[in-house]
Amino acid sequence: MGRLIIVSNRTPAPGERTQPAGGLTVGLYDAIQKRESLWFGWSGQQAEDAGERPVEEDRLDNVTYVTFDLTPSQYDRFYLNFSNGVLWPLCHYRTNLIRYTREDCDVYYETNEVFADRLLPLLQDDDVVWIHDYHLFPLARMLRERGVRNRIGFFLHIPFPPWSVARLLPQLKRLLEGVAGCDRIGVQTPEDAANLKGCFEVYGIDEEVEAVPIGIDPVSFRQQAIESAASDEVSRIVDTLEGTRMIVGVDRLDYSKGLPERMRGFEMLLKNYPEHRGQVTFIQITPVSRSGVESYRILKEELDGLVGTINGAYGTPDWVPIRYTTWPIARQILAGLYRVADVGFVTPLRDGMNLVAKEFIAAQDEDDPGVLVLSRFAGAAPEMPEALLVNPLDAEGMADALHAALTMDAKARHDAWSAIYGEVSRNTAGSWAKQFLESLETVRA
Ligand code: GDG
Repeated sequence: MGRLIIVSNRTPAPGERTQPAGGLTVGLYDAIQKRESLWFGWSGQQAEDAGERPVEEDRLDNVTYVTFDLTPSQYDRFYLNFSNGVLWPLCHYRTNLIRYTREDCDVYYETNEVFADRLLPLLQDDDVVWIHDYHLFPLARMLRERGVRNRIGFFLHIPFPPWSVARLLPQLKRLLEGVAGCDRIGVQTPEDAANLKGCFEVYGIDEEVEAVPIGIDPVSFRQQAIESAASDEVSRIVDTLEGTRMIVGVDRLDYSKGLPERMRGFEMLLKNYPEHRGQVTFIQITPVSRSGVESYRILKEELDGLVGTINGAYGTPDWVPIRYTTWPIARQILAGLYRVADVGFVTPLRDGMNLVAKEFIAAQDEDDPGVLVLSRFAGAAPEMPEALLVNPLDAEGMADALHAALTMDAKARHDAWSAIYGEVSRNTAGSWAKQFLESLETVRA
């Protein structure tokens, strides 16, 4: 079996290599343990002379990490402006947030050429190449143009919109032709697959798209949650709640996650169901991300204000309705927090999958499980019809769902949880990678 070459914008930082944290690293952890692998991508560092600097190599067990630096201009235009200021809002249907310039687009393609040039000398004949996510749509074709004949797969972690939205992107055809250099394209849901396939058809590009939903490692996460729930750190948090019920939310600070809408839903619970005042605490963990993009800074200001307003309106000297942090907490503590929470509150306006929903379910105590309130617009929603599904734009509807979750009897909670846990256990990170790679191996076999 040839090596597995993973290409993603960022490679996991040294600390994340044994303890994967983000969605992508968790998903791939299993796959790279099983065979000789090379993970290639940006180091996370910027340098004016990045173009003259060689790649850096680092080895851990059977994985070689190869990284390179970006110039400040590549960081700004490729990463912040085009990937996160054009493609991210486009793919999350937020067309009013797109800030397009021709120059950013040019640097996006130039930076993908840098990925291609730097990866090329590392490739061996029987390697299988797996490219990840929207930063690298054009890379497969660029590798083909350099004579690469290896199997190449591409997986998109975020949604893909229908033609009516996607066509807003200048040079959409060029982007699609780029990714069509792959042998296999995977997306999260059947809806995304149909959308991307529909766009290919518009341009007469003959390319299949498969829905392969990503998962987590529920067994190890569950174990972490059990240990963590009994830890001093988590017990201390529970003690400070002084007997109030707990709702938990965990998200990067991103406008796709429906955070202001979630706050309004919680506010509506306090307004419409006054019996919960003083009886429930909403803990929202929201590490800041992409603060170099203006729309993220604006969102943070909005959210800071909203939390203050709600706490000011409903809080009392001895009860703070919303506890909100904008820095990350350790994964171990996160797992325990999920376990001790009564409700998981996950309300993206759009999300490729949403692993927090799966982690919350995996962490629950099966004898007394909490309830998941989940947006219909998360990629995870079709897999979890037993969750309380909500539309985040409907604050009253979210309040009703929160009230239902807080008052649900033990049997109903257990039935819903066990159905969802069954699904989370079937579709794991390991089975996701296996399914995609097996499908890729059959190409030209
Ligand atoms: C993209 C797609 C898709 C969050 N806060 C903290 C923390 N996290 C962890 C969560 C979870 C991960 O980060 C986030 O994964 P999500 O799937 O929820 O969201 P994205 O980051 O937007 O990921 C998404 C995913 O790719 C995989 O394909 O599901 O739709 O947008 O694991 O627990 N971890 C720690 N501290 C935090 O404060 N340690």
